[in-house]
Amino acid sequence: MRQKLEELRTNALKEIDEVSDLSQLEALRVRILGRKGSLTEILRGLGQIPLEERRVLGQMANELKGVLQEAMDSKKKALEASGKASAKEMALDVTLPGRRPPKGHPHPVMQVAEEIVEIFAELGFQVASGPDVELEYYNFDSLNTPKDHPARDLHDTFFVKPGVVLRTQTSPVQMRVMEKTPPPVAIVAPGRVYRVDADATHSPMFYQIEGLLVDKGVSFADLKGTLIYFLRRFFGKGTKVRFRPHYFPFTEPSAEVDVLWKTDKGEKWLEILGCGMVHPEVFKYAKYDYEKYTGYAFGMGVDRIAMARYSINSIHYLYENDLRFLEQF
Ligand code: 2U9
Repeated sequence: MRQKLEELRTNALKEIDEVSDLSQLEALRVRILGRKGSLTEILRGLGQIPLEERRVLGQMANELKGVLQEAMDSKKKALEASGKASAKEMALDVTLPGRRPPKGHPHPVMQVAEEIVEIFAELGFQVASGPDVELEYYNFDSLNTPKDHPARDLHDTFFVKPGVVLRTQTSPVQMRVMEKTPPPVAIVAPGRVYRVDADATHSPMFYQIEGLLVDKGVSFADLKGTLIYFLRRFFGKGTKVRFRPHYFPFTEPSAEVDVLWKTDKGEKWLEILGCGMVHPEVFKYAKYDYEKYTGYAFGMGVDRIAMARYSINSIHYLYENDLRFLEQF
């Protein structure tokens, strides 16, 4: 009898320890402490035993009952705390309202890019794209950018290997389109570009949209008219626009374009884009007849435009992916 009690103690404690949910624990309790349980049977059998021994064994059995009861109680608490409720408790309540997943939206830079592309698409421009990892030939040589141009320096351009760069502008897209398509062409090329540059207004990766239109008789007046139309569509009807002469290797003449920007501190001219008439040398690379055709090109940093529109003072907010920032758009 004594041995039986010892065995029961060892086995029961082990089983209590191994139980993994509340229903198993209840089944175990019934099997040991229930009306027909193994310990109950032992207690009942005590009646057959001589009085001397009965007292000692009875005490042992009762003590064991207490120990097991306590072990089961604390196991029950632990299971309830760890959330391993019985199958019944875990059952799906189909009457509860569903959990609504948080709704995302396009990134502010993408929202602005889509808006810009949409305006040019309405004017008849096609959307073109190309690789981010680009041949130096398409990024620089074919765009009339000489070998000793500062942009080709290691400090300005990410070189992947000799002759291969991360594109510093989306212009190679237009060059590749011209190679494959005879004029007329009218395309916009949105996409990521890369430069070795990082401060409040520069990020090593940013987002550009460039445009190119080539046809017979295209003039600087067409360029001005198109860009002023675009800027007033984007920034509002009365927006004041100014063109300043500039230099780019791939366009001649070239200009930078500013809009008069109103802030709570007053007005200031904000540089928004660059543009010009496609350089005849660039047409030569594309095998376009520069006696017959002329064209204009323009380029803008979408990040900078988004920053102006939403009064964001550091470009890095746009690329840190902090939801507290992004959820405002
Ligand atoms: C071809 C021919 C000409 C693309 C052009 C600009 C002017 C320009 C900058 C604006 C701000 C880049 O993001 S930025 O730093 N771009 O000012 N880009 S004209 O000219 C081309 C492109 C392709 C075949």
